[in-house]
Amino acid sequence: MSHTMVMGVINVTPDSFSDGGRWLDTSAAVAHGLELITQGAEVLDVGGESTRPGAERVSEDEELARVLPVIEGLRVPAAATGVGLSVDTMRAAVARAAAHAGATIINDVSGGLADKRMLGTVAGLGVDYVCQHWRGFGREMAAAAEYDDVVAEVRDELGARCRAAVDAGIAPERVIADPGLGFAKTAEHNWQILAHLEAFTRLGHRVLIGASRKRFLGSLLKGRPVVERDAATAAVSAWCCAHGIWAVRTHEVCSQVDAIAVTEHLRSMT
Ligand code: PMM
Repeated sequence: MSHTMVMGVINVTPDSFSDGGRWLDTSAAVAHGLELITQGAEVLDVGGESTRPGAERVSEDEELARVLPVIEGLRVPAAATGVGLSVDTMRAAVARAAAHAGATIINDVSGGLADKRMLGTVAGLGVDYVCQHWRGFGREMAAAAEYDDVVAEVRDELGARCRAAVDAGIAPERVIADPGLGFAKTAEHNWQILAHLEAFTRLGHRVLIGASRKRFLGSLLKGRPVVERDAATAAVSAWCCAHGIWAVRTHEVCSQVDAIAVTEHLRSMT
């Protein structure tokens, strides 16, 4: 039976919507990563550029300066505990440097569209690749949230990007598909995708879901503030577990691990 893992987020950014500014200091970010491992995270995702709607891009040098020391600091403890180490980047150069520093997964929210060198670079690195559905940078994504049938269109566009990754030389078993909740999607679009997860698991790749603390959860819960959305996120994690999702990307780990353990226990009894 499949197991759903928790990917704990470490945003080394001043402006991410949920934890911006908290882990800008390298030692604080590494300590946070170690704590997430202790709490049961089986993958860590280190990001140096906020991808929230409306966000401005950071320079490549700035992104490298933010993520590399954190990846270097987490490399040995992650390897020793069998924890995957992911870098959240849209840049091929950052992907390459991060892999050399110890990253085992490249998490590209643009699915190879932001940097045309990305797919070929990842193919040469021999690491896993998260291929996310994407329709444009932070400033453009709200205007791109137009669909007739969001599930079919996101599935088809994501499937095409996963094929492009494989065509570029990334082994199919290394490709992880992610429908990209909140990326050029309204709250209703996100709910539709979550209600039809089988459309994405049928693509034939492992599937990652990132719902953590996102605005569509706050909207359902009548404006619940960002840091009070972990119970809602845990409900999504349980749902994802019940639908064969490989991993959930979350800011808080303990309650997600618990929600998944309960779901997996019940599933083992049916
Ligand atoms: N969401 C965010 C950032 N990176 N990566 C993947 N693969 N999937 C996501 O849904 C995703 C992501 C935005 O959240 P953050 O700014 O709090 O990290």
